[in-house]
Amino acid sequence: MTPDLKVVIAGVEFSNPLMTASGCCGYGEELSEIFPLSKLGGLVTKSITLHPRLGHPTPRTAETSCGMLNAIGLANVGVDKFIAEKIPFLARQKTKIIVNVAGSTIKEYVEVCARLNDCEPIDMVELNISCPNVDEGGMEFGADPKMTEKSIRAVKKVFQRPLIAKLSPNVTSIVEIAQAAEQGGADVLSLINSLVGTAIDIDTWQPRLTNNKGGLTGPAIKPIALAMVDAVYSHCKLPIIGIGGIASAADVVEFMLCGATAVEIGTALFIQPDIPVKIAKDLKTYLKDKKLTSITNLIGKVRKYK
Ligand code: RRO
Repeated sequence: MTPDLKVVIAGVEFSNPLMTASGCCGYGEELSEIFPLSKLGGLVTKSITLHPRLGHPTPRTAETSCGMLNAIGLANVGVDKFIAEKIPFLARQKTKIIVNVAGSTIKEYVEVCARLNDCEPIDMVELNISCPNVDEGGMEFGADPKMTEKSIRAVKKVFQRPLIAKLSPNVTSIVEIAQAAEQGGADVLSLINSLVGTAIDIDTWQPRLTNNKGGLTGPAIKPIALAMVDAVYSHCKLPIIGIGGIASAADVVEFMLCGATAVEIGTALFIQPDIPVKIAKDLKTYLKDKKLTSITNLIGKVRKYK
């Protein structure tokens, strides 16, 4: 029998637990030329804000020895253009559509989400309260439990489908923020966003990003993300989407054993854009070898030492 990769999150059924991470495939158009997006459980868009943003000047990405730094600065087309020009394409894709939303104020988050509520093809919103690369909002919200709760509660009033809170690792206690998000009415948690980092050019003595610092992603952050998923799973009831350096079926299994119901694949897409297709195939082989009929049998099943 072929093992079942299906997972259900907040009442929404995903054909497999693999999604793209926000910012790593724009609005999906280019990725759809590489493989049918129906192979994904879900597609998460680049963050959308109320007004269009150009983001930071280049260079705004830099490679490091085991990861990538970015300071894109929330470049996006803005909610009106997103609805007019990107939603028609996304509506045709046979995968779940999750729109990542960012803002500088609670009012902005609410305005964007109220407009997205009227867009039927959108299955969920992922609230980005964890962007490390903007001066206002973003991480400022996600580092403060009260602001986290307040922003989620406000958005829940205008967005009627499931709401994911995307959490920052750049905090003293991610568990405290996760519990605040739960208290505010979040339906799902996704973690982690990137870790603040930098790199310096030793010839020019300048930072390798015009923003001077950025967010670190990729294999370097996987162990940190796993420990955070494990901690949040132990202290919150909400379903978790794991993010951080996922590049293989083994990585997905680790995240699910630590409590994730699904995962988002980010930096690995830049190296091999069709990696989700390979990971789905390898997951089936793994489950077959382990004589498991459903991938949900893995969730939270890590066998910890006493
Ligand atoms: O656009 C960015 O610079 C960015 C965002 Br919004 C985010 O949430 N995480 C990240 O690493 N970069």
